[in-house]
Amino acid sequence: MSGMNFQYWHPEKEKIDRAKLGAWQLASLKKTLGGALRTDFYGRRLAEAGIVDAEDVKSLDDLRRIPFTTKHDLRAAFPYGMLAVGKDEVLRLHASSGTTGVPTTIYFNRNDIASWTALVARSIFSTGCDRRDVFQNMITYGLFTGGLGFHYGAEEVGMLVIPSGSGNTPRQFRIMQDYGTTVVHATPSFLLHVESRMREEGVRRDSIRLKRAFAGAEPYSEDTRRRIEELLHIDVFNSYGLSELNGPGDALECQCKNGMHLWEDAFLAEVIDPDTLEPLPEGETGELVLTTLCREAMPVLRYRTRDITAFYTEPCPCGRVHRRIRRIKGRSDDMLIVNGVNIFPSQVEEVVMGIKEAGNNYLIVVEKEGFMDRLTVKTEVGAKIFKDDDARVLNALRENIRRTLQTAITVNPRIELVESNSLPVSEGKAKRVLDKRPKDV
Ligand code: DLL
Repeated sequence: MSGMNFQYWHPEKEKIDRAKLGAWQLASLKKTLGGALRTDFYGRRLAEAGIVDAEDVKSLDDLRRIPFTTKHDLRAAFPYGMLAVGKDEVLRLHASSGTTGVPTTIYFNRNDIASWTALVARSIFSTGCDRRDVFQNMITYGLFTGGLGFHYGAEEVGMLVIPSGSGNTPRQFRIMQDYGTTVVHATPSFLLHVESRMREEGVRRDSIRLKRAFAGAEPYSEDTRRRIEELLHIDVFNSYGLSELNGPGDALECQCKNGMHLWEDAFLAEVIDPDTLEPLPEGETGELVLTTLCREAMPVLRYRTRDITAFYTEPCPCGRVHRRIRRIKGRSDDMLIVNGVNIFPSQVEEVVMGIKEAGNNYLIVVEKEGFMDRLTVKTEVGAKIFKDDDARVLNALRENIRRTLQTAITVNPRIELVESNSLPVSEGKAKRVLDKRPKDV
């Protein structure tokens, strides 16, 4: 068949009969439990729930007997408490961005890398890309999963991969022009930024061959998608994932661009009410909970993603049977995502409170500057420092807070020192975050 060579298509998995998928999920869940039971963390946690053998779970409904896992659990088990295989079998680790002290670390053995790669490749192909594409991966490499995750997946599809990484905008469009890039991967804010720089520098649209972009790692709205598509004359596909569950390739939109297929042969998905923790009926909006079905080095059971979404109830016209999730509406915790980097307000608090000249009150302000996010921390300082009116002392303090905070959260913040008692004091629960970014999701 012509065109066959260009395909990365596994209908036996992507169009699998739902009954067969259920049987596969149950068998895989048992295998996953077997692995989990070998870890220090789950060995204990599952025993408390009366599960001491994989066969204690008899049907997919029994999933509800398994306790949830949280980010806190992952940190508490740091570094190796969740490892289900010998360390000599582990090939790679990734760690979540912007965490103080204990990072959330994920380990992969050879099979895990292969299955993750296959999921990303499957996702990429479902958007209409194939091996004839030239792919520029404009996202952070390193401990962040976005870089290597997409890199391996795109190679698996057979695309020509340019590991450009993020940043250095003028160089990005030079690369696009030089190599004829047809697909890029970036955060939506970086895509907007690249586009505005291209206009500023007079780069002509017909000097680049871009057709598609994968955009994710941070929330954005349908309007933002449309805007990028119109400005750059490309198709933008929403891409969702979290490092605890591999990273990118958990769910991605297909050519229909109407919801992200969540690969159910790799993850068992539930949507729960974040308050009652009870599973919600199909199609209702709640928190996504995921269980890995084919991860060996580090199985994760009923992970509370904190991401708010819902399943589409109708099948996708593309024919893939894996259910689609809606654009992420928000989170059920206070995590902020600033230019793709995850930050908890508690991390900022830890740093500010650790600096003795800093006062008791602070305010985190997030806003848009151009198309990128800008993080400012307003910090109260003792009246004495202000009274001394010594610019050098204030500058040194500002720089100290900035540097310490940047080390902790990996984002470069702007620090504004303000006088004691000048920030709003709320009665009851303190409001530490002022997120001024437009919310039009
Ligand atoms: O952001 C993995 C990733 C890389 C996804 C590249 C897509 C592309 P983390 O740093 O662990 O992993 O952050 C995960 O980011 O729980 C969501 O809150 C948010 N997030 C990721 N993708 C989207 C998206 C990567 N498309 C956290 N829409 C998740 C909204 C997203 N939020």
